[in-house]
Amino acid sequence: MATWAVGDVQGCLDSLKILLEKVGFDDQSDRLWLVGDLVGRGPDPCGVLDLVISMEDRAVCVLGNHDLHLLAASFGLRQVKPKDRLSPILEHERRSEYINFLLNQSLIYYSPDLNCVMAHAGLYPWWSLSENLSHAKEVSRALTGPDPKSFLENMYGDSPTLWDEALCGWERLRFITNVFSRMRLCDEKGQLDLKHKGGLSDAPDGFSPWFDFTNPGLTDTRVVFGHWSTLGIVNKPPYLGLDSGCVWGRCLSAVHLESEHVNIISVPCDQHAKIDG
Ligand SMILES: [Mn+2]
Repeated sequence: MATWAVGDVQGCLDSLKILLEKVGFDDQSDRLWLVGDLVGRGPDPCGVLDLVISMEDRAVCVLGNHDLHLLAASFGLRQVKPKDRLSPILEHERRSEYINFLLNQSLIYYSPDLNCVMAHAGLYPWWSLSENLSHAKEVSRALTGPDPKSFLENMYGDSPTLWDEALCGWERLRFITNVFSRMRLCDEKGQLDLKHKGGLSDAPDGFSPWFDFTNPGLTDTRVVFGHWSTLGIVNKPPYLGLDSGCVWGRCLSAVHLESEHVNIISVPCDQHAKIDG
């Protein structure tokens, strides 16, 4: 039995299938981890969700910003742009099954057996592993509770930029959600910059990638993440970034989590470059 973690699929079902074939994925026994952004911009969001749902507990995924955007749109809180390619889900007869599935996914996932944790954007360097897990659970409770719409309605926004244990209500949940689904840059005080989407050469002064700040509460747990396609593969143990830009016509990448060395396998996704122009 093998566990493969795969970068941001974003509706690119064909690339995912080609990648799983290339790694010799065994449909009966192997496990698949997806770093989030299952949907958004790519051609077949329903196909990706069908595959993940059909795998039951052999597939694990965490929510990315595009997945949360779909949830907000499903409650009528956000407009879907044609380039998001989310309409096939919202207009599908199994729409409620797709939406319920996503509402029940968490923001981070930890396997003690593999000594590995997965989040879409990353882990907050100033929270221990158990604090990261418990804060993610606070958001899960809002998504699976009686009123996910109110949470989704209050989820958007870039503030607060700095964590304070005393934060409460929507501000607290918004900060936590931004950390796990959108974060790229922090400063040494732990402040988030949520505007910058490019590479490192033009990052704002005083800000660095979150994974440049040592987290004494993590020890040797491997952290697998996605979300930052501009950087491509990030291999900076214990951090491993897997968004190699599939939806932008670059690559979709997988890593074998049982291997101690970082064993990355990629497939080119150039067909989508043509589709997306
Ligand atoms: Mn993302």
